[in-house]
Amino acid sequence: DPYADDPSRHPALRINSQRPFNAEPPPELLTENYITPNPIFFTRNHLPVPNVDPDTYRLHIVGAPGGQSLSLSLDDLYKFPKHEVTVTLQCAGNRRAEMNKVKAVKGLEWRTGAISTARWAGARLCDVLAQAGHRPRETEAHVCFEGLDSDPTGTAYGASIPLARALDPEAEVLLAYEMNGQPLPRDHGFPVRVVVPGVVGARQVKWLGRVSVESEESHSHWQRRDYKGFSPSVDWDTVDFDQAPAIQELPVQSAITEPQDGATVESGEVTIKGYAWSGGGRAVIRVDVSIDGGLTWQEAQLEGEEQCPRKAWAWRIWHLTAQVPAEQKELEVVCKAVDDSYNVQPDTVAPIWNLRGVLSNAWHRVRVHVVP
Ligand code: MTE
Ligand code: MO
Repeated sequence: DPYADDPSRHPALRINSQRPFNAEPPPELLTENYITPNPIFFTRNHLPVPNVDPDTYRLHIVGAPGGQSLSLSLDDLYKFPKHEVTVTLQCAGNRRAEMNKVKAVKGLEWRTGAISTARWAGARLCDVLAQAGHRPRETEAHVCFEGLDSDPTGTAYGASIPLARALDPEAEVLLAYEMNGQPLPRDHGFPVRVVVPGVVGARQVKWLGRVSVESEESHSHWQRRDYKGFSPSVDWDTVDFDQAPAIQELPVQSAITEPQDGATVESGEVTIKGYAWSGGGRAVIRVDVSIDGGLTWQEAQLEGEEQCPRKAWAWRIWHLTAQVPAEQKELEVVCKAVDDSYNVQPDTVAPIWNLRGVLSNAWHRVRVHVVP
């Protein structure tokens, strides 16, 4: 059993798949803290968790022509300036379960918890690439990452991001060795993972083994044959993965974490809570909440500090206390966020349905019963 050596996990996690291990925190825990505690940070593994010996670990950086290839130990990596940044990671499949209700999709049934936030620390990828002789290029180029996890044929998890993002110090791409002040937990990539602020989880390669700069995107299955969006009209007979770009930055997203769907609340006042985030460093500027299915709206209060313009890498937790009319027996609570490019979420799922169930960011709706 290749999974026999997987680490133990927190019992509060809601498991979507045991082997490979995929799990999300329940909604009430997800937004309890702005920073997600490591043990309940959502976990998305495609393969068994490798058991990497930190003493013999080497990160291979393929050098530029005329540059120098590097084989970095952990101590070598610690010598680069240590950079810290708070980043929200979201899987492209977050909220897939809602898309699956419209029409069956292929993929794990994530609810609203395939998203979490941590304070990451490590070396900036731009500093490491510079040491290997990499400079901005006129022609298209990509930084390819390979994990130390592999399938039975020996194929490793892999992904890539554009070189321009990797070399931009303002993009704050990290080779992270710390998560919330601790060494990375095994499930989250010990000893080193990539953190790409504002970008889909799939590019943030864990158990990082190799970094190279190529003229093409990674040839990995997960770069070329997965994690792409399509029209609702495309099915498994007609899909052409070469026709769609790989997902990088994600669209604006929000969800309600309290109350939960099917819950019972008392009439009078109801407190509604949730999260909101947008990709590409776009800040969430507003969250609108409705308790009547979208007929009328109120603005939620955003918690936490505002972030740097164009570098809003982390989510906002939000809340709203609303008056529940006495005669009301049921509420349909809805939320939708707006980012600083005035991007909004679509109101329903059907028009954004796609066969892989990715990019599921319609208005989030929960129904609750009211008791007097
Ligand atoms: N890196 C490796 N090596 N193997 C993987 O299976 N999964 C990716 C990414 N990096 C994955 C990986 C996906 S799809 C996501 S959403 C994030 O890791 C999840 O990171 P987390 O498990 O730390 O939340
Ligand atoms: Mo993912």
